[in-house]
Amino acid sequence: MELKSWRELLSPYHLAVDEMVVKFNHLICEYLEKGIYSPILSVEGRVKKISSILDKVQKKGIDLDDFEKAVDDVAGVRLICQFVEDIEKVVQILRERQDVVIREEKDYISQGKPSGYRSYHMDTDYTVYLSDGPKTVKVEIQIRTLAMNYWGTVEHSLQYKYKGNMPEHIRERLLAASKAIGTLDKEMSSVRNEIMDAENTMQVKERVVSDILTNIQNLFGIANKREIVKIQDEFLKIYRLNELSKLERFNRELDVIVEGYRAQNL
Ligand code: 0O2
Repeated sequence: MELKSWRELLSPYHLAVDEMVVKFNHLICEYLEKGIYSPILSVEGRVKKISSILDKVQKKGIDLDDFEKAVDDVAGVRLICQFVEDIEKVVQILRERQDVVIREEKDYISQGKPSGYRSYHMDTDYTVYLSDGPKTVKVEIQIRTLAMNYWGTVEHSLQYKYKGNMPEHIRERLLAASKAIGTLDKEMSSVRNEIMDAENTMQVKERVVSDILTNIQNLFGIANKREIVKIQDEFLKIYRLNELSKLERFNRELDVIVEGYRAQNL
């Protein structure tokens, strides 16, 4: 394979990763806007480095020209969740999508790898549209909790450092850390409802405050200055009370005031 063709070869993988990252980030935003808890906390994507592709091809003992057939994770997308329970939800979301065709699922959550690695993998096919037509590429989607991701990232760096010869005592510590992370995820799950409630309240509050500020902004130009100052002072007074229901009521009243001024100015 000529080295100069790498950029061209990897271009559809870059597009696939970019598109998927946009789509999943958009999903997160939609949840936030609707005030619904998002099972996806964040999205990461990467295209495998050429040196890593060469390493994998060598490890698998295949011809470099066959890398697209043999390497499943040239394009990789990682979906990070807050809780283990969210992983199943994300898997369901992916199963229902038509733009992502699942070839294989690997559940390293219920049964972690001997190293201690835990994650849910979906080997998928994804079609991108290029100047010379559509191309279907493989994308590996990894779904895991924040804690699992922390462990995986650290262990990956150590694997790289020791090049497959990790000292036994480090291997043991990592296994112990993986068990601790399993316990941490379980503990966090036991307060999941509390955390979800708190986060939802925060999101709703942010939305209401943003609506109020937009309403006040809209009053400029249609209401008199003294009235706007009065409304602003009232808002700050209610904001300091830190009671969502009062903020929501104030926002509803403000909607009516703005509508009234608009009608007057027609
Ligand atoms: P990198 O550098 O992250 O790209 P295969 O993909 O066929 O070689 P396998 O085991 O069939 O191997 O696929 P699997 O299990 O889906 O693993 C693919 C990717 O998962 C790996 O890609 C890693 O990113 C991650 N992974 C799997 N096992 C471990 C593990 O024990 N520790 C860590 N930290 N990550 C793991 P690469 O190409 O190996 O690595």
